Amino acid sequence: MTISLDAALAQFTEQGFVLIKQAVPEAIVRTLDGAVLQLADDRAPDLTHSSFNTNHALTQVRNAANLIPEYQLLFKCRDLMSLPCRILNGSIQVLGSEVLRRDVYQQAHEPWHRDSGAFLERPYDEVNGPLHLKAQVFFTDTQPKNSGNLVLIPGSHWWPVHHKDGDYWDSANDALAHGGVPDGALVVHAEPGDAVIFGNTMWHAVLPNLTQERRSAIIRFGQAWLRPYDHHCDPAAAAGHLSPGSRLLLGYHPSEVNPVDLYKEPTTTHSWDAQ
Ligand SMILES: O=C(O)CCC(=O)C(=O)O
Repeated sequence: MTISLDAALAQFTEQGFVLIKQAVPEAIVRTLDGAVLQLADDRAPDLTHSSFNTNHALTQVRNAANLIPEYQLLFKCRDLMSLPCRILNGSIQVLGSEVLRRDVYQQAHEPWHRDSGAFLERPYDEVNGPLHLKAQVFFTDTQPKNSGNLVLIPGSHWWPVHHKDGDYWDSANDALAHGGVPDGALVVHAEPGDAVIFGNTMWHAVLPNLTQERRSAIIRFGQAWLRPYDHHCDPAAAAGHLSPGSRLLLGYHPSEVNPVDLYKEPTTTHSWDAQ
């Protein structure tokens, strides 16, 4: 990382996001991107989970760490993992692993939204960080405008619910369809390997894509202490390619682990910070 973790944490608290340049080494981006393309060739068109956006230009693969052996390479990337780990005070688990392909599309790829619905729309907690946190890793170039760029509004993670009304978002979405963004919004111009970290109360959207297919991964993080006592499915259902560290991150803890311990200690053995 080009800035210290302390400085990145301070930026995250104030502005709600951090863009990490070259968070993932080029070789890992190439390997993972190749695996995604291969999977899409093998499995299309049933890759997008039916609960996801119905935008036909989007392929969104859910449970990607279980489906794609190369996905867990992301968990080894110190520059990617250390900031989310720090923001969540070392108590980190992976709640979701996704890969996305966003095809050329003349309309906005995603309207303005916050993640995860009304129950997670609570005042931002500076001490404990957000309840949900996302790392978006780019595999392709989004430096040109209207290349399916992620857009976000720095500082909007502090906004209370209904800070802006429906009319505001309706007109913001109308503008978005033509590449327009509200005052104060930031258009992310990412290179392959760059990552953006932001929490669930950040307002964000995705611009039209007039250039080339945009591919990326999302890791959805949560506080590790928010785990079930019991597994609702057999941990053996985890794919055989997952390392012990990846299994723990994904919540497949061994049955010998006392579930109460999951609420006390950071459950990952990693300290990305120290690597
Ligand atoms: O693909 C992106 O850049 C953002 C995706 C998004 O808006 C979401 O997952 O909530």
